[in-house]
Amino acid sequence: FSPDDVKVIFVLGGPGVGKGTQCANLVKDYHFVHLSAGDLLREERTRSGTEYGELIETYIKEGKIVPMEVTIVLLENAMKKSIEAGKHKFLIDGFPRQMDQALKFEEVVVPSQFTLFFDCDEETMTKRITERGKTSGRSDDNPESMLKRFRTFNETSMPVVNYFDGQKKVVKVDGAKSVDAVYADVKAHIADRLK
Ligand code: UP5
Ligand code: MG
Repeated sequence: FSPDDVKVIFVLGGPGVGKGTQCANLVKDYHFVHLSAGDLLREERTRSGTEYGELIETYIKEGKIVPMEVTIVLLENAMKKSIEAGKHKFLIDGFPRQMDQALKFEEVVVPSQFTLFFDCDEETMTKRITERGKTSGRSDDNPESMLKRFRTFNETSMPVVNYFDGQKKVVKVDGAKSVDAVYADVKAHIADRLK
């Protein structure tokens, strides 16, 4: 895709920080297509008979990163569909979460405009996931998987945020506040770049 036509904002932050929630807010007010890499992987997992189903489930439960070949194809296909429908602005939620994915995506798909990064302490994120876990049915919303997700985030995904930060391409927002307060901060920081 050409960066003149296709705009991508990465939305990153720890497990349960509120990436999906804030993307939904942005979609309501601006014309974005919201693509959650985790949602795409969960969809692919449940699609019967796909060769990747079991593999994806194992990675998600273990809080590990699914090999990027799988995720990038899912994202690319979803983007193609939207572009054919005339939609060119994307919030890519929960991706890239490993350095190789960041480099590959920007090389073969399109460079990102910037990364919206939600910062939050683990205690707050743990509370949110525990609450959601009561009804989410997600196989990784349990204490054991949660610890693994936090570890992967700190060890493997934070380097991606730091890499983009080094390029002055990170907008950092405090994700520990209320949903409305976080969204107000998001708009204050990036409203001029959302048009
Ligand atoms: N909530 C949200 N904001 C709140 C606020 N400000 N105050 C109070 N409550 C708030 O929110 C989580 C919960 O908190 C909700 O109940 C919400 O109401 C509440 P949500 O918006 O869902 O947070 P989000 O950051 O989207 O949390 P999520 O659990 O989706 O983040 P993860 O990054 O853990 O999960 P994701 O789906 O992105 O990935 C899951 C797994 O898929 C990964 O662990 C990995 O195994 C795999 N994966 C890959 O391998 N590769 C990828 O590229 C992507 C995923
Ligand atoms: Mg999410």
